[in-house]
Amino acid sequence: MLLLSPRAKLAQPGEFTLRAFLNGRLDLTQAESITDLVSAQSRQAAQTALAGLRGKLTQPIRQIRADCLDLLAEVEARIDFEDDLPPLNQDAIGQKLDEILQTVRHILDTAHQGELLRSGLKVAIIGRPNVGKSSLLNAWSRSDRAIVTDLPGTTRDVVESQLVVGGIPIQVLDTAGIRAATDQVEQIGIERSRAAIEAADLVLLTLEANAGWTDADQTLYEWVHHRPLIFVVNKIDLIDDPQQVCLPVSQSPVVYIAAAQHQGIESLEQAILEIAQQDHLSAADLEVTINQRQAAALIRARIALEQVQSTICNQLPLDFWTIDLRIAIQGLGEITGDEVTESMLDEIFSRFCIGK
Ligand SMILES: Nc1nc2c(ncn2[C@@H]2O[C@H](COP(=O)(O)OP(=O)(O)OP(=O)(O)O)[C@@H](O)[C@H]2O)c(=O)[nH]1
Ligand SMILES: [Mg+2]
Repeated sequence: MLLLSPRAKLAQPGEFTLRAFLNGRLDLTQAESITDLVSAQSRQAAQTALAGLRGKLTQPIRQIRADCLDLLAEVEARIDFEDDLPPLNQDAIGQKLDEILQTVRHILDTAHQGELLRSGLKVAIIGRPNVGKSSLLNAWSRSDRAIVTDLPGTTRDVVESQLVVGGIPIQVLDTAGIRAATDQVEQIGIERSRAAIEAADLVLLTLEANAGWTDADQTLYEWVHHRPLIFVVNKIDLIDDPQQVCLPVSQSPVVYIAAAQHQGIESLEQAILEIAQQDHLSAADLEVTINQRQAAALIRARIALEQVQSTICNQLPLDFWTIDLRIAIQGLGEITGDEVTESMLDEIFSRFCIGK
């Protein structure tokens, strides 16, 4: 309180980073990397944030923008001084546009993984009572967070655990076993399970190898079959050949585990990573990633550049080229902060915490 004299004031969220940006010490992507770094939940997330802070995203975006500005200059010169200049080399321009678009698409491909690294995956373990859901959570998180007993209906509430798999932060939710509940507390727990299933990015439908595929498993499957799903056959230590367990015909992967023996967790992690990385980008290999704001601006630039291509194809007048090139340049400038509005800055820096 004493410090809050007329000459001292509290910093606003992100105030120091904003000042660094306004004074030209950081560009906007570098400034955003600071929040990513502070909130990184895995080593890979921190590494890509650091790469962003070092300007790894700025460099290609600035290069593309400079190329677009060159193209715009060429086209505008033809509009203003048509008679004094040789005609445009449309083939060369077409080729340059192809190259630019290829880079833009490549950077856009990182958006999905970027989102994964930033927010992680929510994975819900679901299944009938007593199939070993809580045992799986405990084995996976190497803890005894969830209570395990041989009484069906042990878990009454959603139990959470945070893990990192292949660089991706994962929030695992152990849920109450689903059945026609015998009491009110269990009923509330089952409703929470349903909500957790709705919120999850991936569902682990767990069943008991020794019981095989039961009608109750089928009912549950019918609820969730439209979601990204992995069949987890647990308690394989109780039967001779786990592959004999009959499962519904489906594209979803199947993993075989014995949670109580900590067996099969690696194959489960592998199956999760395969689902998370279906676009074949490994989080571990990514140099930089873009966030949603940057992706939105880059998509605008991509659409505008594709429009320029079709304008050339359709032999439309040069004025049409300049309109779309300007939109692309604007979008690219918004990413680095070369073209920003006050409200954009407010929006971006309000996400920072105080003292950054
Ligand atoms: N043999 C064997 N038993 C297991 C295995 N995994 C779990 N169990 C046993 O199965 C029983 C139920 O395990 P839980 O993890 O509590 O099952 P749950 O699905 O969470 O049950 P609810 O919370 O009641 O829905 C316990 O007695 C566990 O020791 C396993 O891999 N093999
Ligand atoms: Mg349980």
